[in-house]
Amino acid sequence: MRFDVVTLFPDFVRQCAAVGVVGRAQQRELLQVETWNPRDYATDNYRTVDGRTCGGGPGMVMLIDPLRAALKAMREAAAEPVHVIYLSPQGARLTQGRVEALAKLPRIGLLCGRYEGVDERLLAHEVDEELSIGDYVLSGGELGAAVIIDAVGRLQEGALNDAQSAQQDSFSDGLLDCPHYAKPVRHALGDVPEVLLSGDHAAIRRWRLKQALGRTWLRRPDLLVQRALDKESRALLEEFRREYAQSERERLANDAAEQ
Ligand code: 4FV
Repeated sequence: MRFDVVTLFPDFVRQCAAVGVVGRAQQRELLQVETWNPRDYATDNYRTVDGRTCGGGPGMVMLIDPLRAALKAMREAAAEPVHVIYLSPQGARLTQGRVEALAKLPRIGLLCGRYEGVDERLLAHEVDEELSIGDYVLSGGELGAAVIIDAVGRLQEGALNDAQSAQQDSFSDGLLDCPHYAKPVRHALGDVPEVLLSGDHAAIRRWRLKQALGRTWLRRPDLLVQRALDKESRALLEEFRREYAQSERERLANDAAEQ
């Protein structure tokens, strides 16, 4: 997998992709990250890459030509076709499902805006997909690009060792992740749930699925709507809800007793 990032801050993007799993994947040539700075393609003496927004109003807009020249050089830099993504709040929300689809592509171009954004004509002619990492406004698309490089990069074959396998990821099965524990099994902050110390892998799998279902029901019920639950999952979620209702009743009774 090759990423080509068009950005005014190439060092920032390279640094984000140089650490941890993604950094190691680059060293092992499982993925490659190249950057293209539109300022290197500006033709005026001041290497101008932005201009006043037409129609007046605050803020600047990134100019067509420096970006177009950078994208042209990027496309010609390698044989594979490049799928160009523009990061912006106007894009579709990035999901694990979209990440898993992008991870199958040979090459992804990431166009990072700054200022108020990019001239719409450039987007119309050069961009294949617009993606958002969330409903908030950042000062640039670089963080979104770093998110995609990380989320897609770690899914490259061999990037994660078994222990880190993506199978157990949040959202990999559309549910939130279950709680995780490490030693010590006894601590002032509480003990590790007994089932996780039992060695009974079937019981551990059921416990983890029950916790994932329960957390998703409590914190992201919207995810449960999108997902058909099989018979076992429905039974485990029902068990979780019964136990949760019981623990809530006890909590409320204790609170009332303390009043
Ligand atoms: C953004 C987002 C984002 C908007 C104007 C960059 C900024 C500035 N990108 N998800 N949310 N981009 O806020 O991806 O140019």
